[in-house]
Amino acid sequence: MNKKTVLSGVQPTGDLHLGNYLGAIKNFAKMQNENDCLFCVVDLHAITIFQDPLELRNNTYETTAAYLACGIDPKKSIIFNQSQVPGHAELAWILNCICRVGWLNRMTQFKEKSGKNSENMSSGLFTYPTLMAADILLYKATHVPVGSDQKQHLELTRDIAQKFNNDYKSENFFPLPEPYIEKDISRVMSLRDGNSKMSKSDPSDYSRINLKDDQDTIVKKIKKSKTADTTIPISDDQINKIPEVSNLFNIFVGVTGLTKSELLSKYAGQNFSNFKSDLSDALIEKVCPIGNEVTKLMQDKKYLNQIMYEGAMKAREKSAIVLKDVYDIIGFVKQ
Ligand code: AQP
Repeated sequence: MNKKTVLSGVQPTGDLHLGNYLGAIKNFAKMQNENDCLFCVVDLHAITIFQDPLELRNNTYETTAAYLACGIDPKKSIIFNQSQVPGHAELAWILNCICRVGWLNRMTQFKEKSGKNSENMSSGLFTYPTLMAADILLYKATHVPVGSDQKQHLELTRDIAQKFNNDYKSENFFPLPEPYIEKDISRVMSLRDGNSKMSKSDPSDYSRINLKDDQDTIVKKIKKSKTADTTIPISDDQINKIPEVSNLFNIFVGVTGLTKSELLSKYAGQNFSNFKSDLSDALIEKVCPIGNEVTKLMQDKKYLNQIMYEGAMKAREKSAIVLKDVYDIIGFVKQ
């Protein structure tokens, strides 16, 4: 049976949160048993917005530690740091020459992140999606587990791969990668505003559950999370009408594996206090062991360095093969 090649990445730009976990990292560990998996800490992406160097380094270690704490096994998956594998930047340049400006102009994430200030943003932020395409195509990855916010970038990756294959008459050279997006929990929303994505950059810490939050903090954040003036709705349709409530239900499903109808049969018509208290317990059970493990692993930088080094060596080896073929196809002179 042909194994799939899976690749995904997380930016080392701050404390990882429940959205990163449910939308992406939780699936990484699930996929590693049956597929060839590569998971990278995408520091080249991180610097598209200025990062304090000390924080960037610390966040890179922390993200690596979070991968391990979430069950990614370095014996089964390749865990590495993007900047330690030069092929990412090299292929990104080539793909910049394939990707059309009009395609990049349609990317909603750039518009969201730049707002009215796009002229002042780094050109790296604008071409971020071609670097992401390079991350994926450098290993000819076929499946990419991501949150739904990355779906458009995945579609662009497919367009770039297709255009490369067509332009250079290299049919099927790059596979067209598929996103792997979990239904219901592909977009975890802010605890304060059910219409905004839970994100590291939200100024309010109460908008998110961080993987490093302790029990008391989780209880406080869930208690304060926005719901509705009414009691808990009695049907799926009613839940979906209130984004904040729908979000809490999705989170509950994501951390427990219970279905929405199981939750409804337990809580429908009640006030929110039992629901919130049980949700906090479920979150504490899931999140706190991860946070504790991250803290423990952060005491052992030698081990984290070793994981990153070994992963980078393996990723370099794999990527060199694809990059060599790309150079050949393009017509670069061989040494
Ligand atoms: N709220 C979310 N729900 C579901 N999935 C999410 N992801 C991020 N937020 C959510 C997924 O997590 C993976 C890694 O994301 P990232 O850290 O590389 O970048 P991001 O999407 O920019 O994360 P943030 O927290 O939103 O960062 P800021 O605030 O800096 O923009 C990706 O697969 C992403 O889909």
